[in-house]
Amino acid sequence: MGSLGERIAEYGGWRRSLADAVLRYAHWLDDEGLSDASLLSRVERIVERLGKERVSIAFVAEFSRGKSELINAIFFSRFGRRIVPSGAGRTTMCPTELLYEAERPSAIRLLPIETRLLDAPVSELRDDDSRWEMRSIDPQVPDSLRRAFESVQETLWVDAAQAALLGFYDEGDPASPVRPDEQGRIEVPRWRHAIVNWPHPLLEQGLVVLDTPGLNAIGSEPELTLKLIPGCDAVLFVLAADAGVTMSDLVVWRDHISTKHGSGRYVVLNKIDSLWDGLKDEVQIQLEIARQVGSVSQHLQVPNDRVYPVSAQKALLARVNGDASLLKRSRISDLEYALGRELVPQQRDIVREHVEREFTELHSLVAGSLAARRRNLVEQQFELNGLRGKNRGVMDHMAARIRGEREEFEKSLRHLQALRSVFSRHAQSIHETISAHSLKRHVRIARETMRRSNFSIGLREGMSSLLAAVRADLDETTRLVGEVSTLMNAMYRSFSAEHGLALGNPAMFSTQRYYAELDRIERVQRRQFGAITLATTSQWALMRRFFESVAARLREVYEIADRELESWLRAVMAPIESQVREYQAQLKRRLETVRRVLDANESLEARLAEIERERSLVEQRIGLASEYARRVTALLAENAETLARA
Ligand SMILES: Nc1nc2c(ncn2[C@@H]2O[C@H](COP(=O)(O)OP(=O)(O)OP(=O)(O)O)[C@@H](O)[C@H]2O)c(=O)[nH]1
Ligand SMILES: [Mg+2]
Repeated sequence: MGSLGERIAEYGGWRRSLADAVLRYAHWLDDEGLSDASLLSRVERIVERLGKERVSIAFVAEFSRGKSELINAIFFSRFGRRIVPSGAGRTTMCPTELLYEAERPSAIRLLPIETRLLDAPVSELRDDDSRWEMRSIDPQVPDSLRRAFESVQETLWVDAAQAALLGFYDEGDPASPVRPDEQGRIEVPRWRHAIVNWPHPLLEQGLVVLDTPGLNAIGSEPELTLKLIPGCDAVLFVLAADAGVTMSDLVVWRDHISTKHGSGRYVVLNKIDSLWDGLKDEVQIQLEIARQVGSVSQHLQVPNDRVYPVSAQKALLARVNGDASLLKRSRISDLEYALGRELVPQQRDIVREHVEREFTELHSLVAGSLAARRRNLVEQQFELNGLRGKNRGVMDHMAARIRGEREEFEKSLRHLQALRSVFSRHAQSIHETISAHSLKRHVRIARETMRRSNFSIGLREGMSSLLAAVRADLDETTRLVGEVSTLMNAMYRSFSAEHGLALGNPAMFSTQRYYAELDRIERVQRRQFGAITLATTSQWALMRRFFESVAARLREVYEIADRELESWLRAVMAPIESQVREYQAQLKRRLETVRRVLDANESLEARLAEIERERSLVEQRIGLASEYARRVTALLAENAETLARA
């Protein structure tokens, strides 16, 4: 499997050790009684993220370019045969996901094509087992995997009207690639989506592979464009050397891949073996490949070195037969190496950044309150040392001073109380603005607009009204976030200045990423529906399906935003709450000490000795906390070193 497999496995191992290190830290906190609900939920979030992390690769192209063969060559050659069906003409009829979920049985799950009429995107039906047909696979028998895969080729014959509703036939399009037969029927895929759950070692490590059908099947399932393909960490766009770059290849590229931002786009020029015609010599062949690569890079406007010439079929054959020289000639390793070198570190970086941020916040809360405790003990020691040999008057004076400090602090606490109620009102407004409930209302209104008219204007108006309402929600959320930030800034500053709490600056929050997602959805909509008038049943059906996919995607965006905002609100409030608690307890203890010494219930020396014990305990804990934290940060840094070496 070369470096791609090794790197994915290594990445899986790294995530597990990181999760272990974070859990060890959390257990220690718990043992020491230093943990609380908010710290615990932070730990859970980190561990969950590390466990759920996936590396996903989508294969997208016109039909017959060799997507499925490439998947066989890269992932399944060890079975010694072709596992994913690959053949002339259209082979893969529905998007197929390959993954492993331990909690589900090994099987292929198939979603019938008729579910498209439900207007519910696949993501919403995903967990509804009653909708799917399940064909089990025996992990011990590769042949059962191959047989299961054959399902993705199955088709059905339906009448033209049904085919139009399902999105496979456009009666108004004279250039339609399909025509009804004599009985007025059209052949359509039997399945809408397939999910293969299989304990392949790489899938077990978190790899997800998405194979898609060609022939603009992507366009009729808007969810692929809106979510599945852009959601993948890498997209492989496949061309065939014997076909060159055709118009329809360009359409797939333009509509589904060129807009994918960031890295993670790979152009594969497959079937280079069609240039080895036995008459040209090796130099001529290499020149011809280089020429084609140049032409592809020009057509797609990608750098030359982003185009990988390979032969998927020869790579599979070479691996099955253990033919090293054919494998070298297939050039598959260059592609796999590039995937391993870029994709895995890129994923690791994203995860590292997330864990680092969450963990730093967690540890600084713990370290912050331990440091505050220590500082207070030192101050007490200082204060009590000053009382040595002093008379009653001085002690009375000191008690009065502490009481004074406490009164001051209580004033601030009333302030804090007022802040808390403004804060929770704001938190509530933020939650209401970005709640599933609010989105549901927008969707309902937009749906009504669309239902009122079956003309393109109404459909488009419905769509725009939904997007405008979402934008307004985001604007309102941004405004509220701004207010909370101002409020917290002032509060942090005043507690630091007046009572010497070590609070630093409150965490910031940006809503930018939600706007970016909305912008992207708008771009896809404009591209697909901007200019055309929607005149035919199939176009209306497609637009409605598009609308439902957008609604589903937005539901996810709202859910994520709601969750992220909630955790930000908690994070911004937590340090102030924990330090205030700490400070309050210390004031009380100081006052008690002076009082007891005054009442001669306790000797000053005994109290000082006790404080010294407390202090060394706290110092020991500070040391241990940073030791546990160091183990986590060492693992996080290990990543950077590996990167530097690569
Ligand atoms: N000569 C040659 N043929 C190839 C190569 N890769 C794939 N093919 C052939 O091209 C045909 C199409 O391959 P598939 O893997 O089914 O292509 P696909 O892109 O998955 O096509 P759809 O599933 O129909 O969208 C099959 O007959 C393959 O054997 C290659 O590297 N060289
Ligand atoms: Mg295929």
